Amino acid sequence: MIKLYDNPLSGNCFKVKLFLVQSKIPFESIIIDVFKGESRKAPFLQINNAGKIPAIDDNGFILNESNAILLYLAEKYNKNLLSENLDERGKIYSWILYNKTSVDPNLAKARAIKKFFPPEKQNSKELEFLQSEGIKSLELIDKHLFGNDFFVNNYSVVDIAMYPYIKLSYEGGIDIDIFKNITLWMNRVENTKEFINIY
Ligand SMILES: N[C@@H](CCC(=O)N[C@@H](CS)C(=O)NCC(=O)O)C(=O)O
Repeated sequence: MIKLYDNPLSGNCFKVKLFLVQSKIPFESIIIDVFKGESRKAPFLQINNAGKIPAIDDNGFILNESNAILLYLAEKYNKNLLSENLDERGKIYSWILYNKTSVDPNLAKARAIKKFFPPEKQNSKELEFLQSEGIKSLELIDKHLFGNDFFVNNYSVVDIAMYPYIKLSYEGGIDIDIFKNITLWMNRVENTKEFINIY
């Protein structure tokens, strides 16, 4: 059975969980307490020497990086969440990389600062920068979703990759309600079969 090194507060872990649940793949969740530094010491460092979750152990094959895990799992277990059409797959790769270069780094970090850092460690200049860069990516996405139900034609790994930190962006002090097309898209994602809530 697949083991998922997991934490309930992690949006990156949620992506993998959502994929596994919606694909009806049984898995064992192994909770790593990142707040106690468990990801950064033995024995977890043998799973991912970068000291980060999520990671999966798929019958001895170990993989980290949430979006790489989604692509691998889709290729292996649920091609419905990856298009059969090469051009569409190209778009999926493009958006899934955009997610990790322009969306998550800003939205997830802003959330982490506001939600988890003690007030004396919250750098307001850094927070403002992350919020404004995050908003730029949300503006671009909101325009893209005008007239598109999902990122690339049908529901895919990109929608799964994009969902958690966009959904949680309010925890980083970003008003997501002003993005009407994103709000409609989040509703569509939440209405897909076997959807689970983050928390
Ligand atoms: N690019 C990585 C980011 C992973 C990441 O930042 N994980 C966080 C939890 S969401 C973590 O393990 N933090 C603990 C730490 O850095 O010590 C991915 O997408 O999987």
